[in-house]
Amino acid sequence: MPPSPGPGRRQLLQAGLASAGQLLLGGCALNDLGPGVAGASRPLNERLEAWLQSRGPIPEFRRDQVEPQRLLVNNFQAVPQIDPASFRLSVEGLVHRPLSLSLADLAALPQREMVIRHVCVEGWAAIVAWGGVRLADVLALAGVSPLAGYLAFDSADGYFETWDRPTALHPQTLLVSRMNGAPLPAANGAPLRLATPLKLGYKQSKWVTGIRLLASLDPLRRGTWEDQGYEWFAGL
Ligand SMILES: Nc1nc2c(c(=O)[nH]1)N[C@H]1C(S)=C(S)[C@@H](COP(=O)(O)O)O[C@H]1N2
Ligand SMILES: [Mo]
Repeated sequence: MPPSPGPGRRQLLQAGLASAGQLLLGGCALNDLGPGVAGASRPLNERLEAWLQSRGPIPEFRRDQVEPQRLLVNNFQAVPQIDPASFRLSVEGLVHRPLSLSLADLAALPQREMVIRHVCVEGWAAIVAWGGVRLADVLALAGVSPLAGYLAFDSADGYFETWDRPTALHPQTLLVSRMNGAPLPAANGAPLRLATPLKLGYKQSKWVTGIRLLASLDPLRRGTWEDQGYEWFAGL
């Protein structure tokens, strides 16, 4: 199935991971892939990693190109109330050192800013400047097991997402606490959300409270929208 922008992406991809691979790498034989197959994450992730490396850095925009008025708030539930003082981000699962990080712990890591286009599958897009830490830096603190091919992100509003490992480790995938030069607003995911130029908006969880490193995906629990038929990989 060829990649197509916009609403064409809202297709039911019943074969899950194999479809994600075909979508990206049309023609490659990924017959051994499937959410339930032991070790299946390895060939998928190896191919994705090579593909992401071959793309190089995703071009960014200038700060004066941000489009604050175009970023629409898209919430499936009410905005959750989160006390920044007691907030902790947990990192658990297939890691050597499970973590419980405060916002101060995250602020002590190297801070990045990137100006990218956020693309919602519902037909709007906005250039946004996101500020925060590389997800890869947080994962390095935890020490990810080589067996961890996938990540699950839990959010305070009950939203959840699962990602492939190479996208999570990409240098332009951030856990952000700032938006357009100011603290991240509550409606946009404060205190912590995902941001990446590599995936559609619905992959970019807001109000992230937990990251779990997984060996395989539960085919019935791949994400809030994915379980309704939206594409799992959702690449841009
Ligand atoms: N926790 C959570 N994260 C979420 C959502 C949500 O409803 N809950 N909506 C997603 C969708 S569909 C999009 S397009 C973006 C919207 O981000 P924004 O509200 O900051 O524009 O957040 C994504 N992350
Ligand atoms: Mo979206």
